[in-house]
Amino acid sequence: MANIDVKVPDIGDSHDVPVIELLVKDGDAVEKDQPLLVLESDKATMEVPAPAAGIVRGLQVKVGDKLNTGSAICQLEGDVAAAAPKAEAKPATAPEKKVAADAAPAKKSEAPAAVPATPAKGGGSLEVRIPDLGDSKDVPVIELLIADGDSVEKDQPLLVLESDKATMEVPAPAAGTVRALKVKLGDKLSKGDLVCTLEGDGGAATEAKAEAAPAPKRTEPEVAAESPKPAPAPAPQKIAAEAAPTKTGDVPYAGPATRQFARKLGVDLAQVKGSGPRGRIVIEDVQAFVKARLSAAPTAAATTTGGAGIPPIPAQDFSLYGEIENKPLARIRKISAAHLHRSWLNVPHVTQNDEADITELEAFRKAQGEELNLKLTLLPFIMKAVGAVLKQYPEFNSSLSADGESLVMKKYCHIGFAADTPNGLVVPVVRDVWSKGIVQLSNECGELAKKARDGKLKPDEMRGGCFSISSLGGIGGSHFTPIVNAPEVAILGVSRSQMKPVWNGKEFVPRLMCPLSLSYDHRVIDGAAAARFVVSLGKLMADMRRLAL
Ligand code: CAO
Repeated sequence: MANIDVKVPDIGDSHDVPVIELLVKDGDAVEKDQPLLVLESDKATMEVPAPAAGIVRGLQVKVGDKLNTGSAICQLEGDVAAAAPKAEAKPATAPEKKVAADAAPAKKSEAPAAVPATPAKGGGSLEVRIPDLGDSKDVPVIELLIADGDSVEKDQPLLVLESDKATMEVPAPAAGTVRALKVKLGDKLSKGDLVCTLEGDGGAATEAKAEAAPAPKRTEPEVAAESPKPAPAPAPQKIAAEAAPTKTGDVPYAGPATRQFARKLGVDLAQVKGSGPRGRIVIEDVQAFVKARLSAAPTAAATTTGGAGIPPIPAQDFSLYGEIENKPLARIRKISAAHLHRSWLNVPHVTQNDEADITELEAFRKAQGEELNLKLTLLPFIMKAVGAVLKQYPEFNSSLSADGESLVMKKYCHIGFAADTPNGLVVPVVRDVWSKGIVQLSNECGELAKKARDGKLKPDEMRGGCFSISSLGGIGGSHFTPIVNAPEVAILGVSRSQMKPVWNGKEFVPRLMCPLSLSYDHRVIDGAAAARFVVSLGKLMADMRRLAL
């Protein structure tokens, strides 16, 4: 057993480069080439990989330390024979013979003229090619940031390449319009491969030629790629093009280890807020993001875009079109938005419309209200009638079991009603509708509605509903499509009653007609059953004496 001293390899002309991520701790077992830490200068971000497999001992650096070529990092304890070839025992400059040998012919075969962007024959346009990637070849495109016809600024990232060890943005060598894009996501590219043509005014393109010509400056020593003799290795891996050391455009600013970690978990780095220097996303940010997503109830934001594999609605800058103000959503609205969206996506909805003749019911309601000196609205009458019809058609008083294999039939009848409050929609639930009279239902609806408006409903008062009623009758409108309040299987929408001419077989007579809209879960309820439900409800509302039968 022997130890290898791990030192910072040649980092070119960079000095006092801060450690922005430390990826190991004492005692960690690392693989050869596993990143140990990330250095970041003004111009570039570099990972320092382990020169061999081993156990990290005597770690001498911490985040924030400023390192130079040759600065000691740690020792690697391991089986030297397996962990490091003899020559590699020489710290930081340990020769990576294989790499060097591989790199050399690659270098030779590369025609230098192919690397730079070269003006196209027509002038005014510029071929953009992959710059020198050192010893990396066939590096996959992991992000394509442009499409044909896009206008790009000079230095705007065009695509991101990522090898096992490094991630690199390829920036636009000049401003222009992207034409003849030759690459797609997943393509494996090497130095000199054509990316696209940039069409601009002749001046800009020609001017760009000089700047585009050299490959982005690499912090690893060029000798590593050029010389067949043992070269300093492992070279630090440049993971952000010099032109774009910070997050540019829409490209998440993160190192390869973080990107790889995010990809494993399926995390879109564009959604992760970086806590590192200059907003760099570190592994802990990805972990925190996943944790927050797992523990949070689905938010309105999470469900307004991209839910259930639906392509997200692209974000827009509305201020481009006029003055705007950002108003945070109330908590209730966020919760109900998520719930409604969930129900809408999960339940195959159908809405059955009908009208109930409530001429007599209205006369009775008004008379009783006056007689009892009570504010009796239509809602408790409808609730009582719905309760009776639920008894008649028990599948409307059910829920699908979690495995979708059976129906949970409820032997109780709790009915919720949608209440409009200043902070959004809530659905308080009236318990045991079967056992209560209309006056009691009216009192309870009134109390619950007041609590809802005052924001004083307890969670328990909004749970356990079997069916919901959404009454917009006090406001107006004809029919609408209420969203089933899942896991309930149906909801009744009630709109504003209107006096209408109704044919009674002999003549048109004025009748007060109340629009009913029954939305139901078509997995549980057939259209015929829904029609029967609404017809029965209409008959009951037309003559509440039937309740006594
Ligand atoms: N046709 C005609 N008039 C009706 C009616 C109907 N279908 N429904 C209610 N009205 C009348 C009431 O009788 C009352 O009139 P009077 O004062 O003359 O008696 C008036 O409209 C106001 O009633 P109300 O709305 O205060 O009382 P309610 O019991 O009918 O409703 C509640 C209570 C809480 C359901 C209601 O206030 C509410 O919030 N409705 C909105 C529900 C909602 O937002 N649904 C949408 C959910 S999906 O987005």
